[in-house]
Amino acid sequence: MHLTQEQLDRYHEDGFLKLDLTLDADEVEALREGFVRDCQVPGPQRVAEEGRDEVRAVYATHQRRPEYAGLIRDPRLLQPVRQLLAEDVYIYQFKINAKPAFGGEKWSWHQDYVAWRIADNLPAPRQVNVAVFLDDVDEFNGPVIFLPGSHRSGLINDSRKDAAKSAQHLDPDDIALTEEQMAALVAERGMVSPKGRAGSIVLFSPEIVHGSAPNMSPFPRRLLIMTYNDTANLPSWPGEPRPEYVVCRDTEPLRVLDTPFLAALEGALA
Ligand code: HL5
Ligand code: SIN
Ligand code: MN
Repeated sequence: MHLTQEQLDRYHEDGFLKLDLTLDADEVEALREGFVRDCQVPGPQRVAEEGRDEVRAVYATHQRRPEYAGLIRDPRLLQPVRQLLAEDVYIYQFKINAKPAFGGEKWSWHQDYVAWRIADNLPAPRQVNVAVFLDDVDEFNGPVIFLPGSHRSGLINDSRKDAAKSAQHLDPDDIALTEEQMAALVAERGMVSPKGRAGSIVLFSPEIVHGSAPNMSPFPRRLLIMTYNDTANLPSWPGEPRPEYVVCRDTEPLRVLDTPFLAALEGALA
């Protein structure tokens, strides 16, 4: 459950790390089932693909679904995060990007921390993103593409467009890097897109440049991204705060479960 020194070094060098472990098939099944149900809950936490009914993203599922409430405390994820960040961490943001088959749209090239500094005055990039594949991810269904080492390039495009793409959240399109910035960075850093079967886990830095292409394949690419933040690094708003579904307000340090989330859930129900 702990990262080796080599894994820690690789995360710091590349800005992302795919774990060797994957969640079990029954765990993936429970998470998918929870997501399908949560997609039926109407409200602003559910973001649609532009001009369509299909779901583009759903926020804060862990506040409504017990599987995900457990998963954020699962030792396989929370231990590595605490090693990388701090002992006291909480969930700052929780989202599932659905990337539906035949038409899930792109996520523009961006750095997460730019969004969170602009929108939430987040003092420092003291976060770790944990991505969990809810579907098999290959070259066809729009995998996330990272520019390795780009988290060490500083904030490249530190401003926001005048018009927002979405009223519900800050879409990466609003803070997208320019073609010139991307061409120069890719020449320097290259691109990598981790693939793998459902249940795979990738950790990534809030400062790494990343994005993903549209999904024209017959397969969905549902991707959970949990952002843990250091409890000593809280957001603040001079005016109206951002909605609670995008920026979670429960900043109590997370306690690590004794067992994987599904075993804990089944134990609680027994
Ligand atoms: N949608 C997020 C938010 O905070 C920001 C993006 O991938 C994270 C850039 O509204
Ligand atoms: C994101 O950065 O939030 C979007 C990445 C993706 O879902 O492809
Ligand atoms: Mn992002």
